[in-house]
Amino acid sequence: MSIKEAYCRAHTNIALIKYWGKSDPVNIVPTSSSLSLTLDRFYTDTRVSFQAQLDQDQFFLNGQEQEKAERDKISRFLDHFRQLSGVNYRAQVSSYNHVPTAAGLASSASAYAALAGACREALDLDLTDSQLSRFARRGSGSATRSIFGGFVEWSQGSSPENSMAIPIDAANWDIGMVVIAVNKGAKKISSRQGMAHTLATSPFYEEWVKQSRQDLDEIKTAIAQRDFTTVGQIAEANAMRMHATTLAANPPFTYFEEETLTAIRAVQDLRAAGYDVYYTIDAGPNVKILCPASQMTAIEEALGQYFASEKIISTLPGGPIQILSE
Ligand code: 2P0
Repeated sequence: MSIKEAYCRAHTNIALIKYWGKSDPVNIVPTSSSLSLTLDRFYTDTRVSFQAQLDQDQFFLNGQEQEKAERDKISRFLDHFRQLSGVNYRAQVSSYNHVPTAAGLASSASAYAALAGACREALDLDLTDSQLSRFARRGSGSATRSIFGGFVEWSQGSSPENSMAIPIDAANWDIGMVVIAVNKGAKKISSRQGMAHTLATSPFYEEWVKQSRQDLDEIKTAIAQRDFTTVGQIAEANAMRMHATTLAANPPFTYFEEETLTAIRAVQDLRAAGYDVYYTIDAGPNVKILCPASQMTAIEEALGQYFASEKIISTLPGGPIQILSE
């Protein structure tokens, strides 16, 4: 057969224990393990088609053909699958990101997880989901976790071969996330640059790694016990410790903007008013609030005192990668 194709969906994820630095930047092996929640509302649909007659890879994003730099990144990613399968055809890749424009969330996690899932299906590769997550990792670290739904640990491993995602059982738990989209513009310092600069120059970095290991152990216990308050407290503290490393970098920097602080204050106010809300913040100004799903509507309403309603987007936990028919 001269065409091998497949269509796959993957959801984004938000880390509660952050990935912030690489011990092996070439193979994307992290300095510590991380843990995330996959989200239902934000996802990428990707079709890949390996074709004998193509003489180079092609990459379309939201219907637009992408420039050479983007195409080259995709080609290097596809090479891992070509090598494993022995299929040397070039491919056409077409991706659509389904992230509300106001959300301002990065999509590399869902993008590389969807492409990895499509490649496994198209090339008929015999890989478990955890094994597949090692390939997703080569595109972007956070994509490792987007292979699975719900709570997911990315176990750092000791080498590129065993750095992979593991699902964490937390079925039937009343959990949701409310995103406050402070700013949807592109950030000035990418996560990749930010984490490398922090690792190289921040005197807090080593402490961050040490503390993060403890946070991971504790949050896993709290998840197993369905102890929402402890999960929220650990996630909030872990995010702030990550951001503290950037303030101590040389030169220092921060992803926070004025409205990030307003959102933090809003969460603190809501908590004082009795809501079960805890925030986390990634390499950007937006604030994500972990809360019981049953309180999401009331929380959205209460946040209306601080932010315009189009900046507030709620979501339930999302599922694993899924093969789409059409
Ligand atoms: C995370 N972030 O755990 C952390 C928290 C941002 C802050 O994973 O260089 O885009 O492609 O592996 O995956 C964003 O980093 O970085 C990220 P690369 P990626 O979600």
